[in-house]
Amino acid sequence: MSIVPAPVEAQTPVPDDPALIERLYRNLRLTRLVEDEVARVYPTDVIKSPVHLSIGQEFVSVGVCDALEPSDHVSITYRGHAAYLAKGGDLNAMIAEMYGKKTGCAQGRGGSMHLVDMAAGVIGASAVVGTSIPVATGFALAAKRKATGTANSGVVACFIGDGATEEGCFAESLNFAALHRLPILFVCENNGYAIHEPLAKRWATDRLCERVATYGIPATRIEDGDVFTVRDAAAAAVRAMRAGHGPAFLEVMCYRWREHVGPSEDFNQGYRPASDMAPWAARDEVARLAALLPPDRVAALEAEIAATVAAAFAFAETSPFPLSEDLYDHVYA
Ligand SMILES: Cc1ncc(C[n+]2csc(CCOP(=O)(O)OP(=O)(O)O)c2C)c(N)n1
Ligand SMILES: [Mg+2]
Repeated sequence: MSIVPAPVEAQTPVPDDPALIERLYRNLRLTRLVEDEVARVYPTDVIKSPVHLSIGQEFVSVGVCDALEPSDHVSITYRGHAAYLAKGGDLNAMIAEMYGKKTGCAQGRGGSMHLVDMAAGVIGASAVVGTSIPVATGFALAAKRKATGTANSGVVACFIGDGATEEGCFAESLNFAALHRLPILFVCENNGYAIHEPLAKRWATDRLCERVATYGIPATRIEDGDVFTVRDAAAAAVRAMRAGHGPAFLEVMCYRWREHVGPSEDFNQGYRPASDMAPWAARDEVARLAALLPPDRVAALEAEIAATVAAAFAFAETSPFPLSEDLYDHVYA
């Protein structure tokens, strides 16, 4: 099965909300610029961890996180740069973490796959596929127990890949979340691959939303690659969760433009043709939203975002490495 987004001419109407468009564009562009810079510097070995880039998939995180409040939580994966940033995670601490520096968000011990920013509501990520799902479910249980019943009671957005839905804890967590009507939005970024293995070799059927619906969880599949569609679906789910309606599930079809891990393209690897990317590149949400804004505004934002990104890499570059005598700090046994 190759995944194809809605053709450009079939896009849903753009909302008449310049502030929303600018907000989404800013986050899309920030993530793209950060990851382009990560890819550029990666061969110089300043980055000390593997990197799983979300280039091309950013619209999922940006759309979902726009529907959240600062006090809400997100649970992210090792492909989590976009959601970390869209939820308001600290950029300097993220880049310093990738550089293995003491000023990193995990004090340089975790790298790109273990981003965390509890002040921004970003629950610590794990490199082990699926393990974040029960942790996020636990955060949702806590949010429900603390809930005041007001419109501002907390919710959790749990980002996962299509591969993570094959883990047993996915089924366990869906059941638990549905049974206890927990305020958790599961967001499956379905990019069609787990490393190099396509869905057709892994799933007996691609009816993921039907599977999820049997737990009593409303499940929606978004195929059009549209950040506004994602944003609207997430906002509706969050409203329902805050009103006490329990979990929801979004399956968002997307496409990973770069290799599974690392900074490069991988169409020479033989597991997917470059032609699969063409329809996604044609409706790149970063470029599409830029074209919806006044050119002088785009230019001003570009200067501002580029300066922010450059400052973050400079911060990482000039930050100290952790001291060797601190190696055993934070080690339990
Ligand atoms: C429990 C576990 N099994 C296997 C791996 C190796 N592994 C790393 S990423 C990955 C693919 C996961 O695919 P998906 O969930 O679709 O996320 P994507 O990389 O496409 O974003 C696998 C199998 C792992 N890290 N953890
Ligand atoms: Mg995948």
